[in-house]
Amino acid sequence: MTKPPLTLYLAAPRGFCAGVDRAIKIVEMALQKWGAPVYVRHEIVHNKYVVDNLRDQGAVFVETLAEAPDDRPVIFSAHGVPKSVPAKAEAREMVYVDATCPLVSKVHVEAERHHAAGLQMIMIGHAGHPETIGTMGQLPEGEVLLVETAEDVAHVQVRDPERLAYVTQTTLSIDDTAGIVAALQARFPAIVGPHKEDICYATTNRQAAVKAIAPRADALLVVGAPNSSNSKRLVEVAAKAGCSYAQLVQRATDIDWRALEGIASLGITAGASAPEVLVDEVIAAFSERYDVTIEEVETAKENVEFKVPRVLRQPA
Ligand code: 0CH
Ligand code: SF4
Repeated sequence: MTKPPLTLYLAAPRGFCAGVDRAIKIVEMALQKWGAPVYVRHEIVHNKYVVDNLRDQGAVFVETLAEAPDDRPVIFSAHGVPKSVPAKAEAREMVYVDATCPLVSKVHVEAERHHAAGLQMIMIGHAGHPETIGTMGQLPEGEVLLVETAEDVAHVQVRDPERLAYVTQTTLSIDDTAGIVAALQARFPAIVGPHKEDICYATTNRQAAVKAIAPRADALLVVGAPNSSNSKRLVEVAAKAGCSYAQLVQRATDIDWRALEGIASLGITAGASAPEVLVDEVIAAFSERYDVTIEEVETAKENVEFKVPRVLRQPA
């Protein structure tokens, strides 16, 4: 039986960013240096395949520091942690390595700097997300106000509208965030902030690549986890860019073949925490059913790399 033709538009850049790459390396190097078990507070990045793989190598994933023993090294995830977490690790004299992405740490420093200058902080982010918890947790409880939507801006109660600053989560939708920043600036003209927002280069580039392929694809799949903020944003960006079927898949077994019946073109991308091997798996699944032509659509080149912390570059 002849297979129907299918054009696959592969977004580039896609998948691992420099912060994810560094965070995974930190766990692997910690296992090499100290042996198993090494504890990791929260999923190092939001991807089950990555987490399972590291667990097989001897990493133990816990949600709170209290679950880790005093005498084993602990690593903090790429999303960042409130100040209280390293403080508790120090109080317990634990060995810890912070795998917070340097671009998240930069936002932490911004928040602290504005607070030290006497400005009240507003964070644009998603409630309950570990990065939001970590960034808000750089300042004392109640010092950072959270806004999730442009509608929230109308209701936020500030101390002094003349003395305000904002920061954002790094993995938000560029377009939605622009709307929230505009609402903040309209209500509080004196508000201080970053040049645009704190959305990182990887989030920006992955959303731009999706915008380039979504309008020409009958459907688009984002390889990524349901708890991955940046991956979920890629699905929304695809839908907003005019793709009538945009779906998150963790791996090939998640593909809803019935929903894809009759398509002639498909866009594929991957969130910043999704390994390329899962993209390959998805492509292979399509190649079994279709006569596939792959077209990579590259909208940016990336050459960002972050060093691992010095403690891991030194021998045990
Ligand atoms: O997109 P989120 O923040 O949910 O996290 P992820 O999927 O683990 O991707 C890595 C980003 C980490 C912090 O920016
Ligand atoms: Fe860092 Fe951006 Fe990757 Fe988050 S998505 S880990 S901020 S590079």
